Amino acid sequence: MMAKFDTYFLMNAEEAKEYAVAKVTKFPWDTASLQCKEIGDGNLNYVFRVWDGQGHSAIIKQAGEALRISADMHISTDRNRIESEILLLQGKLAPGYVPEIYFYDTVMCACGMEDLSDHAIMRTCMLQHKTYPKFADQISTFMANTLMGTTDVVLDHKEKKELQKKYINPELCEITEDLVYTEPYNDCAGRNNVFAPNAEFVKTELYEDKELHLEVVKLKMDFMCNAQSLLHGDLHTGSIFINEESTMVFDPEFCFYGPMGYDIGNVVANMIFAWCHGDAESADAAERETFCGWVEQVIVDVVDLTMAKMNDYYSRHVTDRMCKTEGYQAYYLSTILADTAAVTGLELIRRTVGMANVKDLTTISDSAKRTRAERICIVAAKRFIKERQTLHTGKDFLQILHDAIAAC
Ligand code: SR1
Ligand code: MG
Repeated sequence: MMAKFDTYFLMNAEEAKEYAVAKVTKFPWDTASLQCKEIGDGNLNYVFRVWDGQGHSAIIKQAGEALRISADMHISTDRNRIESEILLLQGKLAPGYVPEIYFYDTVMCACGMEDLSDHAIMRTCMLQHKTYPKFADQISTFMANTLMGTTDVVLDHKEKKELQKKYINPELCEITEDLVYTEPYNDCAGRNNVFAPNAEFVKTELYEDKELHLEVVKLKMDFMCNAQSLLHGDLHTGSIFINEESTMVFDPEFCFYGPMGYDIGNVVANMIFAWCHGDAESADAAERETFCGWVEQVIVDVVDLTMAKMNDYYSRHVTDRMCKTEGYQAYYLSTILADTAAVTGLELIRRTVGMANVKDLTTISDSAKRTRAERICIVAAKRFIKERQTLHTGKDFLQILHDAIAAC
């Protein structure tokens, strides 16, 4: 049976079953009752849930040569190895915040991991307007530990450079350089998805704003050159499993050494998308108030708690002699906060008008409400980018959202 998996091919559900039995050896699988379903809903990979009648289950994730979002796009299937290795590392830095990896296989470009069926994908939960009181505390711990824990401030510099080398990820970074830092401002590849009623608004506010372009290129070069920390690289609500008690981060295939505000800003922006959906699609005023009110508090807390925990991590773990110089820690954290604000804006824009959109906006059924929601995102985003140096607290982030709501 193993011979079948000696050469790469894209598995179907039947083959994934066999594969799980062959590779996930920690369970005494009951092969007679084995079942499998492909459950992937991301843009890139295939995800199979395999389970038997005895309570054993696992997730098999396989990288295809062509991306799910577009058959024309091909990126290295080695991304599955990168993802598996970083999940193992993040599991050490932030125990209990990532799924356990059972194995990874560089032939089939697949890995097996813990089945988190007692959790749900956070974006789906946001579309249902569910609230999670522990989320801000949990995601801020994950980010503080994984981000600060991989910096030059903390790590031996040669060890850090080894990690940087291991997680160099040019093809996935190129996707981000194009889809986040280039195309939303010019549609140069002709693949932006612009909601028709906002076409003129997007042209004026994004394609023709030269001052904005200058700020974005500064941020793009920083994304490419500032090897600050080992990022998740795609930390939106589709990369998070959640339930009332627990937050688990997965899908770090875009990981690389970059500016850590990239991860934090992604979380904040995706909470703003959740707010927009709650605002437009809540069944009644009470649902809207509960959900949007919770989201607003999450925005404030994610910013404030992450900064506080990173400050604390820095104080407790700093090893670099010069990083102990008075004033540097506060300076360092202020740059992270500015990057967080900027990336909040970049993610808001690219998911609104770029190639890869979010359901939080695209499923707003009323055209006028969707038009307004997208404008709120764009208006807020431009201020997050242009005024990134002036924000100091989570409340400052929320104020920008409130101002955009009032203006649109
Ligand atoms: C071509 S891949 C499009 C997007 O999906 C991933 O989740 C990343 O966010 C990427 O930008
Ligand atoms: Mg993904």
